[in-house]
Amino acid sequence: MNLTNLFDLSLIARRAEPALEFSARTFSFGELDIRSNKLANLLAARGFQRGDRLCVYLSNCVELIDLYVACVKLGVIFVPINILYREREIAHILADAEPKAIISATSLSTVSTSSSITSINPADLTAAAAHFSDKRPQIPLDGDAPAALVYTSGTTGTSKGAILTHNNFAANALNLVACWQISSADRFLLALPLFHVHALGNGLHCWMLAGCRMRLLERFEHQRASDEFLAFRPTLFFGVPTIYVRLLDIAPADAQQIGRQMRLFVSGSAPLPAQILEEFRALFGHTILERYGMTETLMNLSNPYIGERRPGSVGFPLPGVSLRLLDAAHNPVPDGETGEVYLRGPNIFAGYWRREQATSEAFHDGYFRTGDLATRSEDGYYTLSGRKSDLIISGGFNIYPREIEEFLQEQPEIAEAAVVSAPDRVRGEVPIAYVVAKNAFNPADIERRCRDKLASFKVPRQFITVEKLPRNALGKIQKHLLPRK
Ligand code: MLC
Ligand code: AMP
Repeated sequence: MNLTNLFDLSLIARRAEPALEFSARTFSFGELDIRSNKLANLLAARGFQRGDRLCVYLSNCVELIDLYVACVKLGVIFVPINILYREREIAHILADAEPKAIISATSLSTVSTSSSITSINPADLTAAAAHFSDKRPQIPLDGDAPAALVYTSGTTGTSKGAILTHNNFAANALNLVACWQISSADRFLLALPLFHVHALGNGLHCWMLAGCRMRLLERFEHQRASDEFLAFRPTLFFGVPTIYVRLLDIAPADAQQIGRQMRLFVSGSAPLPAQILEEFRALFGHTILERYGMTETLMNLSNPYIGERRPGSVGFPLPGVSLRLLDAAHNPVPDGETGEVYLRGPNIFAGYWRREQATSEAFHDGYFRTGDLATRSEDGYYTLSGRKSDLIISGGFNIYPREIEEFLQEQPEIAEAAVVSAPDRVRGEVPIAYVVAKNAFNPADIERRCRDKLASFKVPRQFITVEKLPRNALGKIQKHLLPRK
């Protein structure tokens, strides 16, 4: 089966039911089906064929959902781009994915210099689609067809496109719908960005499979969160830990009311501190269910829906997911000892886009190497204990220090730079930079240039000047020896 077959459980079977609320408008599943059919016919008329890529640079909106469903129906590969990315970051994805077009609400100079990529405004697209047939295009696709190419911030500084197939998304959503008991009776509030797999793979696909009513927010705004919850009365909510920290600011009476309507709060994408889980439980009367995933693998482990949701732990491997916890020599580690997580299952991606070498290096004996470290308790609960790479996760957004270091080193005042993580109560981690200056150095100036060229969450919160960076005998920077802030 492909995803269209699964989506039809809602698009066709629940045609008349309310499906989506966005910005004071409500759409039924039937309306969404027709909107995406028209869009698919328009894309086909513009020459899009199975396997072509379409980049989408949008914050959450109905058009983004229409585009995804249209791509699924056509077999076009959907390539979401983080709306916080700036031209420098977008340019890399465009060059790598070679899309036929990019859908963007703003004009991009990167695109105007490339003759082969068209930039299309989403409002123009929707207006043009209205003139096309609402008949579904019939494109035969099996489950191994790629559905999306999602760029991960690669450890080497440049990001790689993870190829996620129809089967990957289907296996993931079927697991979550079953294990978290999601049904058409749920009311789902989605405030996470659809350009990442948390909202796309889990949010959109579980909603489509279960056929529940979803209210989509353009983004999570902590000042408005309480009102949104109270007005919509959701039963289901997915968040990153930063969102749960923000929700702790809600007044106790409101929090209790929100808690009474709610069935399930899920957290993932970054570690949820046990302290936050406890504070949240006291305020809302709910134990957040923590799960662990990755762009390349979608969801891997989850605490149980029925049974103990253990603070600090990510629970057990989901159905169909095989996990190996291995030491550096690839030997299994005993319970209680730290090993690296290797995974196999129908959720694991098909490889990195046009990077055979990187793909083969990412697997060992058929298992995907995650770079995440974990321990297993005697009763089978897994707890993540760190990462092998120096990845920083800030508010659920990934930052690879190397990318920021490369940018800083391009600045004429800077000889060398090392970017590391500093703890932050709200965002979990934030990046800070140690720099060796060549000449007079104004941190505010450098910060402005970073803001101009990099996504806001990558901008170092502090620039600390040092005489030199600590290095080992081989010349490698020893970040652990930098003074911690
Ligand atoms: C954040 N910002 C946004 C934005 N989200 N801007 C536009 N659109 C969005 N969707 C910017 C703000 O402008 C601001 O920039 C900064 O980020 C922080 O904003 P804030 O208002 O202070 O937000 P805050 O309350 O801190 O919450 C931030 C957040 C955001 C939680 C809403 O970090 C977020 O959406 N995180 C989710 C990321 C995610 O979905 N990750 C999943 C990856 S998949 P400035 O300039 O002030 O800094 C994955 C696999 C898995 O990891 O397991 O799921
Ligand atoms: P991404 O590349 O954006 O998909 O981020 C994936 C990474 O997020 C994983 O490799 C983990 O390091 C981290 N992650 C996801 N969920 C959790 C969690 N529940 N606890 C700790 N880390 C997590």
